[in-house]
Amino acid sequence: MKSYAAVDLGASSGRVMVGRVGPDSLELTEAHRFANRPVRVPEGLRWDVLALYGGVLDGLRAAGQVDSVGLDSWAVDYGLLDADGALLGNPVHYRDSRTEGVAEKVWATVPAERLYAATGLQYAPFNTLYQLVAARDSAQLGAARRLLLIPDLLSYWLTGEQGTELTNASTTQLIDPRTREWSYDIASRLGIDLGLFAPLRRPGDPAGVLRPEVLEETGLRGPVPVTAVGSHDTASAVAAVPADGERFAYICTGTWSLAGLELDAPVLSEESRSANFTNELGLDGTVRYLRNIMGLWLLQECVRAWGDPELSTLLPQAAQVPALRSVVDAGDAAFLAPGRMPERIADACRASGQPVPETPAEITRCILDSLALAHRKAVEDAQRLAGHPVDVVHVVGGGTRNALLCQLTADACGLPVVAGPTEAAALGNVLVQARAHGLVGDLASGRRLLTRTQQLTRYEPRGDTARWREAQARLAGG
Ligand code: ADP
Ligand code: LRH
Repeated sequence: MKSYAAVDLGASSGRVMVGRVGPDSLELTEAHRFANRPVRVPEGLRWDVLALYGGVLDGLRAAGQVDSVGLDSWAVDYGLLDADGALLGNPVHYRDSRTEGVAEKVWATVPAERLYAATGLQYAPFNTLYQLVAARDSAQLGAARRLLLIPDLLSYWLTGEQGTELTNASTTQLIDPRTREWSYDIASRLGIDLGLFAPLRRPGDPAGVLRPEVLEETGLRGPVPVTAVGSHDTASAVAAVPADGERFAYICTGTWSLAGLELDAPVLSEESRSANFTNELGLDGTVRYLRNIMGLWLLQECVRAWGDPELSTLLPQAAQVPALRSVVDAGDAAFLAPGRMPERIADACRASGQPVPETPAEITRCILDSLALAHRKAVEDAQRLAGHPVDVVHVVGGGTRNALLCQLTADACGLPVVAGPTEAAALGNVLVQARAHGLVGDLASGRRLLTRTQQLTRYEPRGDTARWREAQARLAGG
């Protein structure tokens, strides 16, 4: 039996989980969970990265003695270090407005079609590439000698060693998904210095050992190795989708919904680009072919505006509201920024001539119907664009705790949904560590282990999909 600490930082909370892995067992427990609260300062929206690091140290202390540590977090964001290796300012939040209007400038130098063909990444204003172009003339970037993506930054603080983990690097839009190496051509055309990045490392690679000061602070006995995992949380979550074979779609539901397929090669067609599908890199040469959907962020922001009512009260009320009265486009980047979410959702319904949801229950229902509809569209589009049919949809992440969302997703997709595990990213993180230490085999055998050991719930599709088709047409204006 071995124990692995999985540090998993989501946009809404961070957690340190402990995975105990035996030849035919995997048990996950939560050592520590802490809020991830972005902070608005005069310059814009920032991550409180020192608080997050403090949460990681608290978590490692609570975890107790482990055989290795792995870190994953949300994608695209980074910290800059100066020539002494010190952090230059708080990392900018991907929802910050600094990237507004930047894409158009980038496309004037490298057309969007060319960018997609070279990097396979969907357009999102926050891709690291656009963030770096937005920061081009800033004093901070001028003084920077190193750029570390968030999990790599925390790993550096834990170990003193620097690297750039590949799955997360693939979200920068500076990686070629065919060669799985840096795209020097794109970077040089946009004046981005790839020398800022530390050398690439891959899931399973050793990433140093905890520094003596970290051992002292956490009470752990050294040496404790840190192992590179799929450090993009979505890479780790997809590694923990308990699928059998290849004919499955997945939806990672949390702050975002990430809906798509696991493929063995990227899809770089023009049709795929205009449908805004991304090709991120996964474990063992796989590609995560998916679309970003605004996800439970829409609900998180409404709940915040309503003064934090309990979901256990709100969701049963939403279940009583008639289905599909009004839907919004849950893929619309207009919902990216924080603030005034109930009003923005009501405005979108009004603008498309639908009944305007008013009460928290009605707005919640509108959000869940809209998410299920966006899930349906992504699963349908992905199958068509990749020529890869599926029989089942796996839902993982925090949204698996929302039975209404899971059932609506099954109804909308017209396919069975298998929901679970909830802490998929942490489990994928643990599996990669266990594998690096010789305890688990390939991706498929890790998935079989999860199927045998984790709690999963199956939702069968109800009714026909005609009402969902009608709602989709309503959104498309048809
Ligand atoms: P992230 O990793 O992006 O921070 P999570 O995977 O932790 O997100 O999922 C967070 C979401 O899970 C919340 O926004 C909430 O909608 C949902 N969730 C969490 N707990 C519950 C619950 N008890 N019932 C229903 N939904 C829940
Ligand atoms: C989910 C996630 C997603 C990215 C977004 C920035 O946590 O990593 O895959 O697109 O954050």
